[in-house]
Amino acid sequence: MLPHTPSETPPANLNALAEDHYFGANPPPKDLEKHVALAKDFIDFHSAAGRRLVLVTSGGTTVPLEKQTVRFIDNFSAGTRGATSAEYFLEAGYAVLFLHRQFSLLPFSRHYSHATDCFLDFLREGSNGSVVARDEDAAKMLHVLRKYREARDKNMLLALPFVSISDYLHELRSIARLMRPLGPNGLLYLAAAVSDFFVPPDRMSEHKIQSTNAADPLPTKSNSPLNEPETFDNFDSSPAVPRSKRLVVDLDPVPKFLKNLVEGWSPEGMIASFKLETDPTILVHKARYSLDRYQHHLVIGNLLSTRKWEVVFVSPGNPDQWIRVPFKDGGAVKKDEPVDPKSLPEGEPEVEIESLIIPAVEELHTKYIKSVEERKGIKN
Ligand code: 9Z3
Repeated sequence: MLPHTPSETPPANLNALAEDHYFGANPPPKDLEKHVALAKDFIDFHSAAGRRLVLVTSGGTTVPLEKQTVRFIDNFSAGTRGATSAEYFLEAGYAVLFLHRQFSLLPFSRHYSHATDCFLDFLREGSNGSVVARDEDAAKMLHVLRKYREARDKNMLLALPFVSISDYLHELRSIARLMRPLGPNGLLYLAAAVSDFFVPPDRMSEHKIQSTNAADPLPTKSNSPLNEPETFDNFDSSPAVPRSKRLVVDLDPVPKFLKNLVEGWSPEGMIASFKLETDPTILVHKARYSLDRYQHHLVIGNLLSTRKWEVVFVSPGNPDQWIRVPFKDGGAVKKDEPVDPKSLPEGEPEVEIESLIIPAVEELHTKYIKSVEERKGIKN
């Protein structure tokens, strides 16, 4: 067990200042107003019906290096966790607002959009020039299609896209605020892989960063590179690459807005965040630290290499709860420790771990709703 470091949460007014500064400096996505209008209708509709609604965030966030973005930093997330979870939430009766990275996996269509199985592979030409599902895939496709149509026809699923980290944060803040009328029936399930670092707009180039000086004005005596002072001493650089050809990227930390989410944007909804690590020895500690620091309701810890096989639930007042898909030799795994990736079978698990995660989250959400109702009952 790692030593417990005391949480150093900045005071509330500092959080508010950081929020004003970030959202003032980073422009909103161009579709924000349109998305807010769609989200408001969706949320109000389900709030009026007294239904539970979950905001699922999904996929990676880009970090643009230029305002007119040609290049950006990205991460690995394909949106599998988010898209799969959305299906199981629908199954459990939740309305799902699916805030996802553009072009990442979507609920239902995810079954047919993998790079290895292109959707055209599932189709064949039928009689009279029609297009039909291949015989061996037809039953599953019909099942998925029916589920998808049902969700859409009953207005149970709304999908809204984002691209960059600042788009994501603008969308998250606006949607979380709209969720207030849901009270404790609202659930935020933050599975998107959110970038920790970004280039602030005042240091971001407007245009494509140049790799040669061919676009510079012709040198005169006064602006000759020979007269320029050295502004950056790249002491460990290889002498084989001249400094003028390097690109040194200088990133700031993305402010941690989970506290603002918990206290301001969506104070009554239940908040479940994910914690991703690659080092098994720090996972539980980091998850617990995040919970202590932000005082929300659930952190689901997962490791990059085993995320489809196991996760750990860390929640206030409860012991850590490992959730695992069954696998051969799984009985030998220590109950309270991460599984050794080498002991896992090759390939993908037969059971989707989200089919176990969502009922467990639902159970905690039910307890959460009850506790809020009891608290209110006592007050009234
Ligand atoms: C997760 O940990 C998700 O489970 C994955 C899913 C990103 C691993 P895939 O899309 O992967 O199925 O391939 N998401 C949260 C990661 C994250 O950015 N968490 C923040 C952190 O760790 C806290 S909100 O600091």
